Amino acid sequence: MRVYGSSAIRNVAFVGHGAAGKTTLVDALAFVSGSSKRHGNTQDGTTLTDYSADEIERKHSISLGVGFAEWMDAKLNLLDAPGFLDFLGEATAALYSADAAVVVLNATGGVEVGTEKVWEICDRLHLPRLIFVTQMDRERANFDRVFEDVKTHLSPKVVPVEIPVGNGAEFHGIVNLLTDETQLYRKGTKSGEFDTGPLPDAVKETYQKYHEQLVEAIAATDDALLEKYLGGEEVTRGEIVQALKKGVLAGEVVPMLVGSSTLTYGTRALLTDMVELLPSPLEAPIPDQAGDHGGSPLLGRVFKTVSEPHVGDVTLFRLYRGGVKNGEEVWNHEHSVAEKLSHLSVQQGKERIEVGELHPGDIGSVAKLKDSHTNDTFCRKDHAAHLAPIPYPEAVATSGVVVKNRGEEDKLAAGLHKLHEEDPTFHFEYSSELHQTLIHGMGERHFEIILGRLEKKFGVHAELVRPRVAYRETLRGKAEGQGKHKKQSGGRGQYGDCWVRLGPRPRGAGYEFVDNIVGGVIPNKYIPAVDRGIQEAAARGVIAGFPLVDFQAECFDGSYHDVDSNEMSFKMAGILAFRNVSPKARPVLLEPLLDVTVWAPGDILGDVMGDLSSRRGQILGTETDGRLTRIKAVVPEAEMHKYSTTLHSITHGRGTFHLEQHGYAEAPPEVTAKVAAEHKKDDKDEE
Ligand SMILES: Nc1nc2c(ncn2[C@@H]2O[C@H](COP(=O)(O)OP(=O)(O)OP(=O)(O)O)[C@@H](O)[C@H]2O)c(=O)[nH]1
Ligand SMILES: [Mg+2]
Repeated sequence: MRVYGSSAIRNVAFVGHGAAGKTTLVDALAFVSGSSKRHGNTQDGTTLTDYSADEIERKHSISLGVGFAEWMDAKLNLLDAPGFLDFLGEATAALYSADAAVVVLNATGGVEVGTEKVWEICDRLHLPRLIFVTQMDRERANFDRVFEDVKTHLSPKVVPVEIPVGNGAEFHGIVNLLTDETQLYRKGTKSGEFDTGPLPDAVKETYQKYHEQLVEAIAATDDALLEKYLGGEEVTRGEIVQALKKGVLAGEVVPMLVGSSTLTYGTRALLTDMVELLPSPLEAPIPDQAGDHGGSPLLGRVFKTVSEPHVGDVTLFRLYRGGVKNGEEVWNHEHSVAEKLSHLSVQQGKERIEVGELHPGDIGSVAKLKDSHTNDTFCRKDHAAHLAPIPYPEAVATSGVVVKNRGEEDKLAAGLHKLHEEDPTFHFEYSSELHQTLIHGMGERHFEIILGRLEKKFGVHAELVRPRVAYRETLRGKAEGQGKHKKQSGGRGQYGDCWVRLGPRPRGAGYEFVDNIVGGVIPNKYIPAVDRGIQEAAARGVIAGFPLVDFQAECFDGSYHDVDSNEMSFKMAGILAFRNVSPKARPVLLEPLLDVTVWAPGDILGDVMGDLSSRRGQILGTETDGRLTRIKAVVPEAEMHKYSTTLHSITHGRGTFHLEQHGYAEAPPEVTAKVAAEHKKDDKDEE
């Protein structure tokens, strides 16, 4: 494997909506360049970057894959990101570890939710980008429509630098507007080879239109060039490319290219454009850092850890400053550990190719490190530094998880911990209130993958269950009564007696104890014990075993015994008083509510709102937000189980949502009855 200097490296993330054709494109690019021996496809599970058993089985990408293409004396590191929003964390990692992006659009679909999501991240990073319109050979492919879609919904800066000759089954050529060259493809083209020919009459009109736009866009970046051009002077291809690159780097121009990965049409031009128009690491910014005062000779960041069969943990990292040599040590700042880079490699899909060294800006992999995880910084021990972490998206879905076989609980926790280290968008916790292990992530698709990995890698057989809901209880009425604890069986007795009044307080106001004892009928020193007894009993609830909140307890009378009274007895009296009085003070069940925001296309708004209403949701309003409509609603948490799956199917993957806690509200009687009945049953089961 050849060693590439920094200026010959391009780190490019391939991002876009699910099934746009990213993996197929990356595979074709690596193959056409000669860096990969096989032209694979997703249907057979033979692509370069979808190599895991899960990906082959499901026929879509799940995790970020890395390959490379050597082209024009440069090495293109290709980061293939999954498009489904459940795996947006992987796309985020790809974009934060690249210096440029190729945004892949399906010629039959155009701009979709997934495209917009990754575009936003590109904007945030000011990432130079190209757009590649793929699947041009498919029926109903339409280049002009995709272009208009991009122009109105993604960016007005888009400029075609290529146009197709023919759409769909007729697609057989590409006109390059930079060189005016027409590439004509013969049936059976294996590796992107083409003949050049004259501009076909059929595209002359489109050519005129787009050519003008391109010239204007380039001219806007370079006055001298424009003058030269308008003056009729010869402008070389080199000059145009240079000006265009300037525009791309500044974010002023987004060149749009076209092709088909299955037919390999347009792949050579894309390879060339990536080398010529996208920045090398030397032309790209270094992420924010703390601690090194700009002086660390080595800066790298781990952007993925994955455990591979037969190899163990493989760590993928991107260098930002300084190079590394095979076998040398680097310092992991976060875990204060020296890590030896044995068998330093680059990834070509699942294959690891050992290299002698990597230059600054390159992407590499290394197996079996001691204690390095995603987002850790590699530096030198005497120049410790910390690179800003990749901001992974927030978890949007929650599920309960239980083991199928008793005794695997410990293994479950260990496995989940390991999976969290591999995937920062996945979290878990044990809720002692709910007696349940909860997992948080990006959606049910994500959870299914997690369960599969638990089984395959850790031998834990687990299943998803409805997460328990943290109900609360409160009082709506006032009542009073006595609690008396008296035991006099030989020796010293126990005696505590109190009269208590219970009543409601406003939502969120909490618990309040009022001491209204006069004349010392209960000695001062025992009153806190009454309070404690009431609190202890309230924590166990009245209706369904959930903590009673937002109420007042007033202790206004009682009696004591000189010898037999003690704290214990008054605490018992408090407990008995609560148990006696609370059922009379109209206890009610409170259920947690969520603020739900959904973004969905306007044409299916009715379905989305209908579904929210059937979940006992209250729609607060709708508003246009770009090309989507934003719906705000308040929905009981208990009804939001598996919402991501439902929304995905209602909106065909075009809807997204966000949840936030909204506090508690009184549950309707049928819910209260159901929860109370479940509680009774659980109590019986425990006996
Ligand atoms: N006809 C045709 N089909 C294509 C082309 N590119 C991709 N496909 C098909 O489109 C489907 C999706 O392709 P992928 O490459 O897996 O898409 P992706 O963008 O990587 O999908 P995710 O990673 O799951 O987001 C597969 O069935 C491919 O065979 C193309 O250029 N022409
Ligand atoms: Mg893919």
